[in-house]
Amino acid sequence: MDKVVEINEMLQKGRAKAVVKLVQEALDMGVEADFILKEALLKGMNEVGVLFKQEEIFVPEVLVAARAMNKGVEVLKPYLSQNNDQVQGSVVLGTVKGDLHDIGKNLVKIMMEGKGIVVYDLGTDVPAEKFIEEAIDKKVDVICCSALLTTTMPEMKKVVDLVKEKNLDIKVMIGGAPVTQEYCDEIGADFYTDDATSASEVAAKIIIEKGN
Ligand code: B1M
Repeated sequence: MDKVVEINEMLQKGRAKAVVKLVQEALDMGVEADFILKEALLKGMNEVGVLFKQEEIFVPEVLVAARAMNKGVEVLKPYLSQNNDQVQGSVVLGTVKGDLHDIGKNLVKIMMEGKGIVVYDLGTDVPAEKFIEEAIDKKVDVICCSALLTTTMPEMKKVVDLVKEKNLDIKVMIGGAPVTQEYCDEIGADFYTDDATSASEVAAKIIIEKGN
C-alpha cells in the first residue's frame, strides 16, 4: 500500500506529474481503481480540506492539489467507468451559480457515463435558469446539481422551483459535501445522493423507471 500513501502525499503537495505516474504504477501493480480513488485521491483531498480549514495552507496550494487530483482521476477514468449495465437516457449536470468546485461533479460525470448515460456537462457557476433551459433543449431525464458551498446551496432550490413552475417532467438530483437528505426534503428536490457511484445508480434507476 506504499503507492497509495505516496499518491496521497504527492496530491497534498500538488505534484500532478508524480500523481499521474504513481496512479498508473498502482494500476499496473493491480491495485483496484476504486481503491486508489477512495484511499489515495479522495483521502488526500480531504486532508487538504482540513489543512485549508486550519489555515495551514491557502487557496493556491488547494488549487494545485485540485489540479493534481483531476489529473489522477483522468488516469483512473477508463477503469472507473467500466460497466456492463448500460442505460439509455441523459442528464444535465453542473455546479450551481457562484460555485467553482468541480472535482465531485467530474466524478459524478465519469460514473454516469460509465452506465451509458449521456451527460451534458454545463460546467461550474451555472445559474438555475441555465439548468432548465438546457434540460428542456436536450430533453433530459434528470437535472443534476452539485454544490460545495453552503452559500450556493439555495440555487438548487431555484432549480426545483423552476421545474415545478414550468410543470416539467424532469427529476432533480442534488449532491455535494454540504448537501444532506434533510436539505433535499426541505427544498423539495427529488433525490439526494452522497457520492458519485450512488448518483450514477440513482440516475440509471430513474431512467429505467421512466421506460427509456
Ligand atoms: Co473550496 N471550500 N473554496 N476550493 N474546497 C471547501 C468546499 C471548504 C469546505 C473548505 C473548508 O473550509 N474546509 C469550504 C466551504 C465551506 C462551506 O461553505 N461550508 C471552501 C471554501 C470556503 C472555498 C472558498 C470560498 C475559499 C476562498 O476563496 N476563501 C473558495 C470559493 C470559490 C467558489 O467556488 N466561488 C474556494 C475555492 C476552492 C478552490 C478553487 C481552491 C478548490 C476547487 C478546485 C476545483 O474544484 N477545481 C477548492 C477545494 C479543492 C476545496 C476542498 C479542499 C476539496 C473539495 C473537493 O474537491 N473534494 C473543500 C474541502 C472539503 O470538501 N473537504 C473545499 C473532493 C470531491 C470529490 O468531493 O465535491 O464533495 P465532493 O464530491 C463528492 C460528493 O459530495 C458527491 O460525489 C463526490 C464523491 O464521490 N457529489 C455529488 C458531489 N457533487 C454531487 C452531485 C450529485 C451527487 C453527488 O448529484 C447531482
